[in-house]
Amino acid sequence: MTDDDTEKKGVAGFMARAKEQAQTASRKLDGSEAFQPVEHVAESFAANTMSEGRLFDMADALSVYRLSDVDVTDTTCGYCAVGCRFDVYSKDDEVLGIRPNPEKAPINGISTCVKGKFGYKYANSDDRLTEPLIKEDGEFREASWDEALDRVAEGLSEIQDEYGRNGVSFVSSSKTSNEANYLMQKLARQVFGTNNIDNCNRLCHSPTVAGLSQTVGFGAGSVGVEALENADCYLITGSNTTEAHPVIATRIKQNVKDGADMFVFDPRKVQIAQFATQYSRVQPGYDTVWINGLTRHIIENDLHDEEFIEERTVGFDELKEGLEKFTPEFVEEKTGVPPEELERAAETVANADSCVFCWTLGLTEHSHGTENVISMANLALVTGHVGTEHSGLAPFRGQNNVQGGGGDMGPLPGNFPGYQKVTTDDAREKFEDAYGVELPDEEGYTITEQFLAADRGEIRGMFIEGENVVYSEPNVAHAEEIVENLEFLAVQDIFLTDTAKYADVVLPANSPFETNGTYTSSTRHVQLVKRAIDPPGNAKPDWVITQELAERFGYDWGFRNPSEIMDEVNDLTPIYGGITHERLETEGSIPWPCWDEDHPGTPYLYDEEFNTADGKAHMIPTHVSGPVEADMDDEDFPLAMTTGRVLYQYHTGTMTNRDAGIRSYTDELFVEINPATAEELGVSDAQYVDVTSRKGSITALAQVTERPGEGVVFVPMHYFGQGGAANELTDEEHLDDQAHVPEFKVTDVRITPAETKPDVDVSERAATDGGRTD
Ligand SMILES: Nc1nc2c(c(=O)[nH]1)N[C@H]1C(S)=C(S)[C@@H](COP(=O)(O)OP(=O)(O)OC[C@H]3O[C@@H](n4cnc5c(=O)[nH]c(N)nc54)[C@H](O)[C@@H]3O)O[C@H]1N2
Ligand SMILES: Nc1nc2c(c(=O)[nH]1)N[C@H]1C(S)=C(S)[C@@H](COP(=O)(O)OP(=O)(O)OC[C@H]3O[C@@H](n4cnc5c(=O)[nH]c(N)nc54)[C@H](O)[C@@H]3O)O[C@H]1N2
Ligand code: SF4
Ligand SMILES: [Mo]
Repeated sequence: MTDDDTEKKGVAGFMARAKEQAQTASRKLDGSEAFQPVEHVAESFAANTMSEGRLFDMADALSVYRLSDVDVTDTTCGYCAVGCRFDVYSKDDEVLGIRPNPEKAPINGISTCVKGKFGYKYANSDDRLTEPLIKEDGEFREASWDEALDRVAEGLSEIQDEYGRNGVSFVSSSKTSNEANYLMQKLARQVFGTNNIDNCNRLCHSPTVAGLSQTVGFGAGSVGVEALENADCYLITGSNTTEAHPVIATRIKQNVKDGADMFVFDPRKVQIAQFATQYSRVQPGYDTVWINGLTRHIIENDLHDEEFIEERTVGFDELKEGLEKFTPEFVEEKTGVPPEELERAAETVANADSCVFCWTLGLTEHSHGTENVISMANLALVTGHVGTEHSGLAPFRGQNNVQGGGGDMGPLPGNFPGYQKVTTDDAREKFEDAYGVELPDEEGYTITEQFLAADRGEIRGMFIEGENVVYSEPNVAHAEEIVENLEFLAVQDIFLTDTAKYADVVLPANSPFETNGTYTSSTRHVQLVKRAIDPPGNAKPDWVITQELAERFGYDWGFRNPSEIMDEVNDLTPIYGGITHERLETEGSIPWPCWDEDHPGTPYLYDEEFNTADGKAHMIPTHVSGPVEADMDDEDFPLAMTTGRVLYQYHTGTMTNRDAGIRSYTDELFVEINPATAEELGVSDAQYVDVTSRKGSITALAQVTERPGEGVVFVPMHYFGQGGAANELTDEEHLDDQAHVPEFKVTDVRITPAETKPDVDVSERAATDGGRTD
């Protein structure tokens, strides 16, 4: 029997069991609830991921419909950047169910996670925006598209007339397609003449883009799923992989079970750490120290790849010199990682046949996030584990389309599409020729800077697409005040979010289930997104709204569909040169760079050359960096708070909170506290506590757990309304000096028993810990 057969047998077995349970349950109900019991059955044994066998047979669930009445559309998931594809079963405007179709799912095969598989109810929520809204005397009223778009055009033009072209700014959305993002940057640049455009990538992996651009060239991961499934070794840090990238985690865990090594460095013993060859607890905010310590150990013990360093890199001597102070003793003092753990990780990583270096926000969301990423690139380069199919750099990206829409398409203050710089004459001339206007040659403001500029009165009008800034920005009380004080705000979303409530005009967009286009995954795979259901009311695709707004200013772009927009992207963006919708329909997915129609795409980068002027990778020494706040040594705020995600929730909850099933797992803000710390504080499990920082105070349910170390607490970023939001505590001032990401991952706090209890309905609560089972 081949491996393949064994796998099929396992999967088939699992499917049979799932099907059996689903059938038993589905017989109890009929009509529109046909899926309900199936979901609950599946969910009850789903634990953390919906992997392999967690399929149920769609045919059973659909038995109440005539199959000819049901549409099946292959599309790409609208939650995270793993890039899972699946079939959507739908009827008219309703999503009936999701089923992975391995033939059309190169990244996930037959796996999805709980959000992808069950988190679709938001699309059919009664709360969806269906008509444009205009605010009059403080109240919204419905308006026609013409009136609403005229009002947006007028609002933004008046501000430009008075304050100049940089008096307005744009926030584009990584939730929307490549085509929609391409048009948003075109709108900002061609129509409004400003580079004040950015997106949530700023709050996320902007240090990854900045760090990798300087060291290896492309601001993206170098390897694909092949590596994630087959590497001999993984070094994972700052990534809660099982909760934030569940399908990738399943692949890695399987390979580790089959014998691969995995080293996890994280301040919290997150679930992936339980599978690790070695888990090292690190003090948050000191990642340059232990990473440089590893690199130093490797060089000191002659474990580095001399041939690779000689042939393919520059800067080794400077790096080596800069590493001197990162002795094992120093690493232990600053980060808590003992010398023997450092040694074991260094030796295994260096000696492995192949290794993938994986990271996420634990590395990036710091006032020195870019230095962290550069340190990681240096480490990988010293071991020579970059540029092969199974070895390389793997930042797991965030939003469904943050790689493509948030980066490749250029809705960034310094970049045209394809990372061509607005400050480079050649690039600017190319876009000036294409757009027929003179374009600004100075970089615009990043998101966080846009807010600070608005606070100073420099920016007076904003257009925010698909971003719920009043919860996702740092120090939200301040962000909210800024948004409220703008002279003009337009918001384009699928819900009337708390950000949209401050808008003068709200534009209703189509959800990922209602639009056509492409998303680009974390592994650089460009994949099709297809309309599976009719949109509610008069909601329109994001790209159509942008095109109609440009028309108000006399720009007739004339795109009839997203495929035509992609043709223009092909012409202007070399890395997307040959990626057309036609090819994607037949080939499934194409990883960029894909230079022309005959190019097959690039599953892994840097096979022969790095994407730098000299073709070499550049090692750059980094320094001892610590979090700004923790270095203040303030007795009033003795604990380090870190913020992040849980499996069942998505960011500000606009999508996941529409689902009672998902909500029942995570209806309330909680704070993880180590038992020793809890004892010191006199706090017990399930007690309400106040968490207070220099910026604000929130009330959360204490969850006493060994997951964080002593003195470190974790608060999920997802907002639950009652006790407050994590971002009432974070600060917007200490930004990474290169990428301008805020320090979301370390905030000084104190914890005290709560003075008052938040008003929470706990009747439906299934768990307070995000539904984890570890
Ligand atoms: N369920 C779910 N999945 C998601 C999302 C979601 O909202 N919900 N969002 C998506 C998006 S946009 C993104 S960007 C990704 C984010 O994916 P992750 O970055 O994996 O998510 P976070 O929860 O922010 O986890 C950060 C990890 O960093 C660790 N950490 C904290 N401080 C430090 C530190 O100083 N150093 C180190 N080395 N580690 C630290 C935390 O303990 C945690 O394990 O997830 C994506 N997937
Ligand atoms: N404390 C703390 N704060 C953080 C983080 C953290 O780790 N800690 N992480 C940061 C990171 S990595 C990120 S990515 C941000 C996320 O921050 P946001 O991007 O603000 O969070 P979302 O809730 O995903 O908001 C997306 C919005 O897009 C809307 N939307 C969904 N689909 C579509 C569509 O197709 N079209 C349109 N027009 N709108 C759509 C949704 O309704 C929602 O309002 O948060 C950041 N903030
Ligand atoms: S892992 Fe990400 S892309 Fe895959 S189903 Fe889950 S949310 Fe969607
Ligand atoms: Mo993100």
